[in-house]
Formats: sequence, structure tokens, C-alpha cells
Amino acid sequence: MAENKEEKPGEPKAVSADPAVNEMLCDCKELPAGTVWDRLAKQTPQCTFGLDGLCCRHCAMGPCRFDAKRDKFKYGVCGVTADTVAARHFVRMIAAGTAAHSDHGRGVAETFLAAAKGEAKGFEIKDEQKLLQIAMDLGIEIGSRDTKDIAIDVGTCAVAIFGSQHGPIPLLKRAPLKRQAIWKELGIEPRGVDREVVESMHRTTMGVDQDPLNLIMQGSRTALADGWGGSMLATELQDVLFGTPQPILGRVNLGVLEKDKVNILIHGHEPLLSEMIVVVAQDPSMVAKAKAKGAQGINLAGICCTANEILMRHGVPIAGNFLHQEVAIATGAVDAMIADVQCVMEAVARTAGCFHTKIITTNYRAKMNGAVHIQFDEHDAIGTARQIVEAAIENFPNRKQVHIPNVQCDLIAGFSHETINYLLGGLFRAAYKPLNDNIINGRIRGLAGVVGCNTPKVVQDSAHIKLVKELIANDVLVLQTGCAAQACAKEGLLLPEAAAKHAGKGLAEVCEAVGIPPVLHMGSCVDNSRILMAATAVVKEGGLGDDITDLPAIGAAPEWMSEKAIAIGQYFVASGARVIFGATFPVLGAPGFKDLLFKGLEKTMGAVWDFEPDPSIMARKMIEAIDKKRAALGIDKSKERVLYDMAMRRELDAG
Ligand code: NFS
Repeated sequence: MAENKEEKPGEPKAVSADPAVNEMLCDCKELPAGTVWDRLAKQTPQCTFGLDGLCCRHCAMGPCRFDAKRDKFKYGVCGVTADTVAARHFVRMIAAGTAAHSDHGRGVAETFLAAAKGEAKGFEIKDEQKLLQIAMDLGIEIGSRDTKDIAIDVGTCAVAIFGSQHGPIPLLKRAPLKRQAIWKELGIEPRGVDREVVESMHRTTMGVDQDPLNLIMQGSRTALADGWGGSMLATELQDVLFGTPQPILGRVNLGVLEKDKVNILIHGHEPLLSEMIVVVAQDPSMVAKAKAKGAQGINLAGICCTANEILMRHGVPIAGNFLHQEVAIATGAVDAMIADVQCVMEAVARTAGCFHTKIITTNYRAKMNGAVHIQFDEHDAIGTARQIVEAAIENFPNRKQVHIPNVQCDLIAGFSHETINYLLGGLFRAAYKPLNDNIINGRIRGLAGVVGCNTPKVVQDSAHIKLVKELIANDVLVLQTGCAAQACAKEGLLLPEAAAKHAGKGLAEVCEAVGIPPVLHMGSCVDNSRILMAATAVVKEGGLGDDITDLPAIGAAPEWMSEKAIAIGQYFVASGARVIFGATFPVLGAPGFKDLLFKGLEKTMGAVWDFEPDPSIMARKMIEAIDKKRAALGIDKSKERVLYDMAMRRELDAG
């Protein structure tokens, strides 16, 4: 578990590295359901069988438990072993995570198609160049055809990919050729997401696939259908509809809420409706309505990945990451929280009941007791957005006490892989060559994707911040998405000045020359596909091997909690990138399957999983892995790891 901030005897344990959260906890003491941290404390100790992946409840002969040291728990009722059970559970997590990303992607594809046909008012093609790029990758004829016709074909093809019965899905062709050959040889080129998720569910049900290696191959195929399919389509089509992100200034933390304005918090993952809410909230007639209710205007902010989506394209401020959702409501300043899908805790409706906040769900897939449901209608998105903004305005006069912590920080976001291309190479010679050159000459030691969630099992943000500070101090350029990016943003690491303050000499030189932060915010969780594309672009630029596995690059999710994170981890491993997870890991009690994930996959995939709860050791492992790749490429120049001494650590803890 991550280190705590310095504790004084008798004082409660800090739950967050974020002062805004710690300030709000006093206001949360009387909440009937408590906060996420209270509920975790009540659930502790948690069942170790479950924690270690050793509980099988896939049939009614169970539930069965496993413990290699006790004869009684050696086999399940059907004779199944711990390794098979852990593998089945892991593959089901991948399938669930894939389903979540990809159902989001399908929603985007359907709206995209409706927009292309002119049937979705308010949506339009904003990035024509990207549309043409996708059209080419999907094998759609461009010639002198009308943009509208091309868009209709792209939309139709994208929707069909989700249900495609035969592989491989077309965007797989974007990967390095060597990687494609590995997938072919292993027989894991994915078909459509729907088919892969169904097959994963089938193979993990009672009495079917009983070979952990065979199971993880299907898990890989499913995850690849997510990374190079569902998630990638979500990102790409969102970019075409709403614009490909470019560097943009934003702000983060609870201090972005405004006392005198109607505060609308957008929470969840899909940007389709939020994009329209951004438009409607600026509408003078809406602002006038807010003023008529005694507010000075309308303030929009986000939580979780929807926040990242509207930050990346509009600079809409972020109120916080996953663990902020309850404390944000406890400020008493949130007039409406709009929730679409994923990562929305059931507790928010209960917490909202103690304040005046209206929770509005907008997706038929995700309803909640205690919330108002206003269904998002893609054919009249502006109409839905108006209804929602009006409901928030109506609620403004119902506010009681308001307490907004005065804590916020600036950040720069908007680093799509296209932007990195332009920034590093210049508009007229856009290329990854300068990045590759700086990796080869050692100014940049390597690349790390630090992504994923928050979990109450780790002091909020502490592992992200410690890990990322150590990585950049050692000249590793960090790419981020999701709640991880928000954690580091709160710490000021997503600002160009962080390079001089925290980065090693080589990385700082590059960042200062280009004017970028040492930590690049690439978007939401589905945008991890941007990291796949960036890694592929680096391979294709040349000089660093011919596959993702050759790159001095590694991924990490030090505070993960969602099944989606497991799907992402597996598609990175299957794409050749090693990943390390923190907090906890659901296979630790199954030695055979753990060995397969942590060592065995090297042979077939060229990459493995790892688990390390201490962020400092995690940093060391990541740097060692990067150095090993540099040595294999023959570009290792002696470079000592900057060891954090006690004084530096204290400074780190002081934030
Ligand atoms: Ni992704 Fe994690 Fe959720 Fe986004 Fe945050 S918790 S796996 S980062 S908001 S999906």
C-alpha cells in the first residue's frame, strides 16, 4: 500500500494527498452512508479468497474457495483448480472492461452515423482530415466523393465492426507489422467486440475452458478488440465529431466550483451529451435564466473521464477525479450532477439526499434510485441538454450551506498523438523523429504511460504523484489519461514549469525547447488508444526497433480499481508493452496463473504484467525495464537513477 503522509499520533490516517479532500471530510462526517473511505473501513478486513482471485461462484455447486496450503481447498466441487479459477475471473474482468469501453464506442458510432446522415441535430463533422484518415484505414473509397457520403460509409462500417463475426478488425492494420504477425501466429487477431465478449463469457462458464494459457489468449483477443477496436473507434469518431484535441489550458480541483454561479457537474464517460451541455450552458438565454434565479451565471465542471473529454476539447475545468464524486456534492455548491455511464458510485444519490444536489441520469443503461432520469436523445441532443441545464438552474435557490475549498491548480491538456507529432516536429515537417532522436541520444530515457483510476485502498493520488515525480526526475517522459492525469494535474505536474522543477536535465531541456510539460495529458480512458497510436508512431519513425516491445516504454496503473483497467492492461501487454499495477492484484493467490501473467507471456507476447504496491519500487522497476530495452537497442549510455534521499522525499510529501 502507498505510503501515508506523515502521521501524528492520535490523528486519523490521511486518506488523500489532496488538501481539498481532507478539508471536506469534516463536512462528510454525518453522511448516512459515510464516504468511500468509511465504507472501505467497515468492509475491512476484506475476504482474502476474493482479493487473491480464489473464489469461484460461476455455478450453484459453489461458491468454492481455494488455498494451495490446505487440502480441503485444493479443488472446487467440479475439480477446478485455483489457477483456472483465477484465469477465468481475470478473463471475465477483461470482458467486462472491454464491454464498457466498447458500448461507449458503439454509442459514439451510432450517433456519428446519425450525424453523418443529418439526423442528429447539433452534431457535425469537425475534423475532416481525421475523417479521411479513418476512411482510408477502414478501406473506404475517398476519391472525389462528398464528405457526407464518406462519413456515412465510415459510420456504417464503424457500427458493423462492433458486431463483426469474422476477423481481423480493420484498425489492427495500424499496428507495427511485426506485432500483427505475432497476433496472427498466436491466433488472437480479434473479431468484433460483441463476438469476443460473448466467447469470453462462454469459455469462462462452468465446465468449458480449463487451460489458463488458452484462457488468457482469449482474454488477449478480447482486450485487443477493445484497444484497437472499441476504444480506438470511440476516440477517433469523437475527434471527428468534436475536434481533435490540441493543447489547452484548464484548471482542476474543487476550487473550480463557484459560489455565486449555478454549478453543473458532468460525471461519467460519454462526451456526446456533455458536448451539447457545454454549448447550452453558454447560451445567453440560459445565462439570463440563471440570473433570474439569483445566480451570476452558469459554471460547468467535470468529474472522472467525461471531465477529461470536455477538458481536452473546451478547457472545461475538472472538479476532481474518481474519489472526488462524493466530496464534491458535500460542498453544497453542486446544483446538478449529470451522470451518464461508468465509475458513478451508487452512494452519490444517497449523499445528494443530504444536500440540495439533483442527480440526473441520462443513459437508459445506468439508472439510479434517488436520481431524476432525463434520457439523452441523440436526435435532439440540444433539447436534452436544455432540459438538464434548466433543471440545474431551477435547483439553485434550494442551496443551503456552501463550503468550497479554495484549492485549484492550472494544467495543460490536449495532447492527442497528432498534436505530439506537430509539437515535436513542427507544422510543416510533422514527425516523431525529434522524439525518437531525443530518446536515442538519451535526453529522454524512455516513455511511461501512467494511467487508470483512484482507489480508497491507496492514499488518494499519492502513488500517482510519487511515481510520476520519480519517473520525470529520471528523464522519463510520462503520458497520462484518466484519473491518473487528474491526480498529477492537481499536483501541478501538467504545467510546462514542472519540467524545470521536477524533471531530469535531459527531459527538462526537451520540454523547455518545445514548451511542453514533462507529463502529457492524452485524455480519457478510452483515449489510451492514443497511447497505442503514439507508441506505434514511434516504432514507425524508425531507429528504436520494429515492434512496440522493442521500445524503452512501459505502462502503469498504481491506483487502479475498475475492470476497465484490467482490459487496458491486457491490451497493452498483448500489444507488446509491459505493465505494472499497484494497490492490489486479483491473481496473487493462484501461483501458476500469476507466473503465466508475470513471466510466461514474455515468450509469446514479448511483454508481461507485474504488481508492485510501493510507488517508489514501482518507479525503480519501470526505469530498470526501460534501461533494459535501451541496452537491447544498443543506445544505453550510463545514466544513474536519481535516488530520492530523505530530504527529497520530505519535500515530495510536503507537496
Ligand atoms: Ni479509467 Fe478508472 Fe473511471 Fe476513468 Fe477514472 S476510475 S479505468 S480513469 S473515471 S474510467
